Amino acid sequence: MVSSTFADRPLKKLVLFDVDGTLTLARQGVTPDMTQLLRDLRKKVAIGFVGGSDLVKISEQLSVAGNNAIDDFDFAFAENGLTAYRMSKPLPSQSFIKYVGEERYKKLVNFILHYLADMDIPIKRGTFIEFRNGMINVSPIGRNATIEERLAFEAYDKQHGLRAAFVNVLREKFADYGLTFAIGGQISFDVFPTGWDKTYCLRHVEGDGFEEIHFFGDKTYKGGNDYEIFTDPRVIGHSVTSPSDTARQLRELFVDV
Ligand code: M1P
Repeated sequence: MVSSTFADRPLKKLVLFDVDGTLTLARQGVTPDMTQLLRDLRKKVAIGFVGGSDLVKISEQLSVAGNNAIDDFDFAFAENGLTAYRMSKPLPSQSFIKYVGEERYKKLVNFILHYLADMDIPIKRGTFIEFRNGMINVSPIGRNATIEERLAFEAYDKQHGLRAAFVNVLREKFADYGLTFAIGGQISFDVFPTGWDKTYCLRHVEGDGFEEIHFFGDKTYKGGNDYEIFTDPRVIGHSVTSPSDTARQLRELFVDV
């Protein structure tokens, strides 16, 4: 039975969304149309986001008119659910550095920095490694790249497979670390303990007894950062190509939204 918190929703379902490419364009803000659609949907079902980015970035993208994104969703999961909120209240969290340990982390980060320094790409910016609570994020061009620079890097990487080659080297070199290397966005890849992919967030919703859990994401192919949750037996997965495709599928599935 669904928990009393969600008993007033006509459908005892939870609908989870990836952020970049699903609710918004990559690293951009949510549109008023999508915001309205989500508000209407929330009257029928429970909703949540589960993004790979940290909460600051996701909040920038999903917060509208001074509202905090955390309050507009029943569940807010950043860093795959390592940072988690239910009904605007924080849930317990774990940390990447505690899992890996300082010494092993130092070896990993030093190797990555050397590899990045030797990588010849058309332009480099800044913030090549971002240290987060539940993961590190590694970007050959650097996280300070502008939207145009991101698009250029993404196209260049599609041609040259730089990130794919890099993660293959890391997988082999650090095979005993128990880490997953996931290419989720345009300019970077995430590194986190195996199992701390987007399925991690499901532990936070299990107690609510939803009849169905749906997930919408754009990187649902093998190797994409939505793949594990999309294929999880506890979840009904929906693959989308863009935010407008998400809206179309939502309207089809939850008629009258
Ligand atoms: O949400 C997908 C990814 O978004 C960003 O990737 P990029 O900057 O490469 O487009 C990152 O925040 C990454 O961690 C995240 O998985």
